[in-house]
Amino acid sequence: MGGSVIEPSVTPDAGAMQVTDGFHLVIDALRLNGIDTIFGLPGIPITDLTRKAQACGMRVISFRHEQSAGYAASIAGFMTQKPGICLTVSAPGFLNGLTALANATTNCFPMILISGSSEREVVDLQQGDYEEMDQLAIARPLAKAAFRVLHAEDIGVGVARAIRAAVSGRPGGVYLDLPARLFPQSIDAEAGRRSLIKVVDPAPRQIPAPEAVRRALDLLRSARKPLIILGKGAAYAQADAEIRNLVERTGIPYLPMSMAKGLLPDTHEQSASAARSYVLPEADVVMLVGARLNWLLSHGKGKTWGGKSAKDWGGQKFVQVDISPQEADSNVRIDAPLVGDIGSCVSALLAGIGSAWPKPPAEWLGAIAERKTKNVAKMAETLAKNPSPMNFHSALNVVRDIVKANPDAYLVNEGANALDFTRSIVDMYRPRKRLDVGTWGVMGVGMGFAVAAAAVGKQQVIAIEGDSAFGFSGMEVETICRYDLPVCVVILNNNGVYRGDETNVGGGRDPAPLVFVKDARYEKLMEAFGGVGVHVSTPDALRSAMQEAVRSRRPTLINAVIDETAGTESGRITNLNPSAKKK
Ligand code: ADP
Ligand code: TPW
Repeated sequence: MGGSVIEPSVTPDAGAMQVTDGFHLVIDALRLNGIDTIFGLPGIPITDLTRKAQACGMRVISFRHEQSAGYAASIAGFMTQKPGICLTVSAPGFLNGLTALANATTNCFPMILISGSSEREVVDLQQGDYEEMDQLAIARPLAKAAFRVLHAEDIGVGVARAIRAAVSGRPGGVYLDLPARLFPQSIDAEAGRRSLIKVVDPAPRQIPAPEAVRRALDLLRSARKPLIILGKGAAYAQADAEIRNLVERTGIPYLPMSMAKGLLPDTHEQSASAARSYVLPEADVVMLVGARLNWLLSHGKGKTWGGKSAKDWGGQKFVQVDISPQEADSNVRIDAPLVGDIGSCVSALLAGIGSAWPKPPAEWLGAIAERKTKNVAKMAETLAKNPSPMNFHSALNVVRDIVKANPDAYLVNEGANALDFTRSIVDMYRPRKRLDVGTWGVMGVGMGFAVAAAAVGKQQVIAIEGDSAFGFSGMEVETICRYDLPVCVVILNNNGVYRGDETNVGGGRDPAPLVFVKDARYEKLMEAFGGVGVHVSTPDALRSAMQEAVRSRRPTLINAVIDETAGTESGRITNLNPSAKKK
């Protein structure tokens, strides 16, 4: 975990014998392990921890709601391979952070939720303490690991265990419970220093077995229609050059999952994204690299994969490269599991491939190229239209150009249609730049992700938000303004969840459940805190506003009004929506 030598912080009024306390030991343990940023929200019992951390030179980013702080921490973990730290108060603050912790575990993002908690004796006897809650028990099933520290001299071990649990093997969310009484405990400063642990090799490489590598290569070699699927695990692994080599030296077409977009530029000639519905059912051998066969890949079966019914396998054979030895066979048979870290696995594959690997059959590549050309042309035609009112396509055509001109910018994305259309229209050019709703399709990550991307990634952020999606974390525009972050939020505003044209079928005065206030002026929210708010209704106006945001790097919110009849219920996953299915 890098980081220079950290002098222990001691309490300034310590007198002759230097003492330290729980507050300082937590800070020192984190700093010793190269952790320099805390995302959180202060209050009893961690208020002083935030203050002291800032005094010690850590970056403390204070949010308006713990959920956003948690999402920020988790995505910082994804971006950096260091656990992102979220700090919350007890019970309600803890619970507010818990969604993000569970989401981190689900997405394999390393984060540590550190929560203050109330007195054990009172909590365990349920005697009604201030913010009483058995937080450790509640966090445990949602976290990869959960620990509690009761004594100041154990803080070093607690933090070390939390870091190892978060980043080793399959990364995930870790809970660290720090009861109020721990913080003021003082111990001798030298003893405190000795109790801290600088974690050595927290995410050890895991070298794949040679026979597993051979098995995978044999299967790949036998393929007539091979396909590689890159998932966000591949993006996380930061083995970018090796992965590119693997794709290019084998010549195998590949599909990036949403957050793996940009691992190779989406404009790469081997990208089969524009022929997805052709390659999935047609492929005979599929190599998954850091991607699970979950719902996002239709569980590896059903019509998507050429199966006759929802439960039928398409007959593909799979290689699965993953750090988790339990992942294989979770949905369909994996013929060649390759367990190890992606860097080591891909290097081993490359060594076996050598320089004389035969390219996939020309018929396969030709058939894909043909579909791609057709679909790209069709999309270009749609994007070139300029309907009035503006719709998803004409707005995203502008976003596509702006991202192309600013390939280092982070693209945060949430919504339903706003998500699906952005993913398919906006090309990504660099790894780990696309940050989105992930495995759960969770709304509310937007502004937390944006803050973390700007603060930790130190690049321009463009957040493409459905108007409903934005509402979940909208108050964090104050945080964006307070820290003066280069974030440009674009709300694709169609007046509601999915779309805005429904009426109350019961005939009462209440609006329909999916509909919001018409013509809401979201841009004024940003203006309220000193940022730039812009209201646009044409692609040209959107383009100028985005260009100016990127040029000025000022916090900007663009309320992009689009056709309220644009979009479909649930976006592209209408098939999972019981009521829509019935219709
Ligand atoms: P996507 O949603 O993009 O398809 P998933 O989140 O489903 O991706 O899958 C990510 C997979 O990557 C997980 O199964 C996880 O175990 C794996 N993974 C994460 N980091 C690594 C790594 N460094 N090496 C190998 N596998 C990894
Ligand atoms: C935490 C359910 C999925 S998508 C969505 C909701 C509420 C919003 C869609 O409307 P939006 O986008 O953002 O305006 P668009 O482009 O289609 O108009 N609560 C949580 N997560 C999820 N996924 C939901 C609810 C949902």
